[in-house]
Amino acid sequence: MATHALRNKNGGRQHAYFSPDVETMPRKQLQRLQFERLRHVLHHAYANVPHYRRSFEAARVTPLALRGLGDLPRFPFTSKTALRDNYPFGLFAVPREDVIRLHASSGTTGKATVVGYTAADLANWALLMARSFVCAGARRGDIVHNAYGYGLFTGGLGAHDGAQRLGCTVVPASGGGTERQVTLMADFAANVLCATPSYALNIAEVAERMNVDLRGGPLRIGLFGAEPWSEALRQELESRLGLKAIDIYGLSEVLGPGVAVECHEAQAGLHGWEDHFFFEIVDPETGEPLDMGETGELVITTLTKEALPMIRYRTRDITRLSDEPCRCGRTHVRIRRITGRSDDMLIVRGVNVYPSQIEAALVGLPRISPHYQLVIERKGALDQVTVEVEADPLVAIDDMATRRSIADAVSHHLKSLVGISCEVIVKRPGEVPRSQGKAVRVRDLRPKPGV
Ligand code: DLL
Repeated sequence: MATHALRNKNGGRQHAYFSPDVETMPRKQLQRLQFERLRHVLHHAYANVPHYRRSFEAARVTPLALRGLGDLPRFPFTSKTALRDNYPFGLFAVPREDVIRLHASSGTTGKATVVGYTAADLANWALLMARSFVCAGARRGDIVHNAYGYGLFTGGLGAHDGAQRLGCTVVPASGGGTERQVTLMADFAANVLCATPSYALNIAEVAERMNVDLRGGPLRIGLFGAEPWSEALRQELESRLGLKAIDIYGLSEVLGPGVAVECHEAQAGLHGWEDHFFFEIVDPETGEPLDMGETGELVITTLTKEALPMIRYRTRDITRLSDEPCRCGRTHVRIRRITGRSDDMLIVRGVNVYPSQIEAALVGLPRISPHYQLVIERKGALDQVTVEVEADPLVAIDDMATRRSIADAVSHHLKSLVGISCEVIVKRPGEVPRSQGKAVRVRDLRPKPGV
């Protein structure tokens, strides 16, 4: 592998990797490192977290059962319920005083899930995010416009610390106030935009309305994640913002953003940082491990987390792994684009479908803009999905015939591409709510259990 030393525009030397020795480590060596770290984290969790001691004992294993990486499936899974049951700090493996940062998810059902970080955890997180920025094509000195929400959500501060660690100039914009964001991006000449893909689309739309053309200028990279999105939306964002759109993945329970990221060279699957995480794919129904390349649920074990070690965490995210060599030279496994969460899967008249598959079919269709929402209702024993789309602002939809013809075309397209029959409603421009962060793609009007 070449050393990949590049020259940045100020003449300074800039490496294509942030941590070259680790990112291109031969697989055997990487596995040895993983084994050492895994052994340590199992001991750490077992010795310091009563929940793990109990769950290991129930599965009749101790950390000594790990003789090789292949023994990990002998250990029990951890699910989100464990975080809820041990709310707020019960899963911490270090004294509370050593936890110097907390984040939390809003918790749509029941209690929020709380996560904590020691100083070393924060340093690792910043390093992994800095590495992710470089992998995405960012470099020291770039102006990073960070539109991920700041606060309890891990997106804002996670991207912030990583960009700072790399030596970028960070604009901590957070979410909302989109017109102001567009002005700041143009005035400060942002090079990198960090946002959810749905909010990036909102930014693109507002910029066009304000007659601010962000294309062809300093803006080079979009670091988009925190929600499922499609290849079609990637193309839409790349052409409307004039940047390279890079997918970044993470979840607060195991870190926050920076667990995996696409490289700008290939943009084909996200390199999962295997020196800090161990990735498995399991059958979402049975929990049985699946082989490389098979599609199932991603399970993650943290290898270096001090405050909140996670052993075999069931992410619910559906994807597959690939160990094919990547043209960027990184040896870390690639996680394919995440289709969605197993709990977000819809069953429309017997057909399993994720909202992101519907998005892939909608974005780029003529006469509509790429904003949509899915409404789910219960009609008798069946779930019924209505797809609400929005007419392109340049298409007059005052007459019913035009609306009908657009709806028919979209419905036909969904039937042939995704295999589902559903009603389509064509709304006026601006009528589908715009995202400020993670988009609300589904309005579920089905009766709640027990109500
Ligand atoms: O969303 C962390 C993050 C922030 C990732 C910024 C990337 C960028 P949570 O709020 O805990 O953490 O939500 C995690 O979001 O289990 C996935 O279901 C989903 N998700 C995150 N990134 C992606 C992605 C952050 N690139 C949950 N593609 C995860 C698809 C994603 N889904």
